[in-house]
Amino acid sequence: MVDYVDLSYEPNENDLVVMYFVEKAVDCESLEKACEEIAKESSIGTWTDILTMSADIAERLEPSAFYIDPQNQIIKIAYSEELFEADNMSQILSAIAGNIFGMKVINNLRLLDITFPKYIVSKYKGPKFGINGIRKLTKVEKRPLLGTIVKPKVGLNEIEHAKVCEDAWMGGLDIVKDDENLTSMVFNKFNKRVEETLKARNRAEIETGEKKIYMPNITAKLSIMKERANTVIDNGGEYIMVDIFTVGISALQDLRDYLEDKNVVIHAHRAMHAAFTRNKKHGITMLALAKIMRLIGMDQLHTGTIVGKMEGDKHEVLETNQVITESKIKGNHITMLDQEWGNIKSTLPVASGGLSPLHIPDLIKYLGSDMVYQFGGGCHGHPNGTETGAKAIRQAIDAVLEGSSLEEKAKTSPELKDAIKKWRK
Ligand code: CAP
Ligand code: MG
Repeated sequence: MVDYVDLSYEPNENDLVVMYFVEKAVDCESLEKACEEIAKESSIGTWTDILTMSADIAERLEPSAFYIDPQNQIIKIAYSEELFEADNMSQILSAIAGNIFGMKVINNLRLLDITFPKYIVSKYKGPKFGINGIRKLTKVEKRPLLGTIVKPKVGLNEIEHAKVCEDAWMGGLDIVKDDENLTSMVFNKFNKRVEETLKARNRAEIETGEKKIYMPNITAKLSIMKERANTVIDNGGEYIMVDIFTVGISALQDLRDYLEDKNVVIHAHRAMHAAFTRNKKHGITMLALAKIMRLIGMDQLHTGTIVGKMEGDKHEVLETNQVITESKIKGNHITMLDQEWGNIKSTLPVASGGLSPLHIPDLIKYLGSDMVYQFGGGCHGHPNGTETGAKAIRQAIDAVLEGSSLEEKAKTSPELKDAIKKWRK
């Protein structure tokens, strides 16, 4: 009654299409059989035929595995949009990224990419600001936005935290963020930290004449996140940061709705992502997850550095950045599918992790300027501390944008010279 594999099927514009890497189990008779089981378990079927199935249900809802590439072990499945509650991303993932990862019929399964049909895209707000909106708010017109993360990750009290931020802003950085595991601690309470740090931010803006941004980490239960977002707004803040995978997809959707009529940029930290994105044979690509985060409406999203301390090769990072910044994607159908974004604004990619000023030439070469570059240890680890670390970062970006080498620039920039001395291998 139900044919899950139909190699003659041509997806229509209403289908949601998913591309998977599939390594079948040794005792599974064929890739086609594995493909059939994936299509079945992710939609209307189960391990055996059932008497409660009907021709009508099959006709309306059966997906079609329409592409099987044994050489690259890639399959594509087209799902009727009726299988999904369009504005419920949790349900969509429970279907196409749910039970199937655990089936014995496959050894490994990686969700490579998803093409969302127009009807589903239309149900999501997307980013409120977009790259242009962020540049307008931060008054940083062309160069990358430069930021740091307060280090140690946790441990400072509210006043010490605010001082580190003020030093970074005075040294020339645009943005300072909380680390992913700093929320409201016994030694550093969220409300007091936000109050003290935004006062420091106001002082730094007056001193430098530049717009300065603080990104407090509101990660918590949804009700608390809403309270914390209001605390940030009440203290004059314009950004919040959230650990998107530890708070969960439905909390993010609700938070984005809640912030719709508030002037707040959402910075998405992806802590925990590597538990399911890193394995090239199993899990979900950061590219697919980044698409979901753009749909839900993250304004800024960590996507990798290529050159820093975290895993993430050049090809993957560049394609991930492409799918969250461009309005129309023509995929190669090996690592990336097509995607029309309609009116969904762009998400600004963030490169962070193991970066120092010495990485800036490569960062600009590979990733360009429509980025946020963040330096944690690469700022506070400067031989003369945070403010000089921030100056070295600004000097390095100026050097690259002027077309001179870091060494050349260092001849007239002692802070950069000291950074080179410490970190040049
Ligand atoms: C960087 C960082 C970032 C990760 C994020 C950290 O600090 O604050 O959270 O790099 O990685 O805690 O490691 P450093 P990703 O600059 O001192 O390394 O963006 O890949 O998720
Ligand atoms: Mg961190």
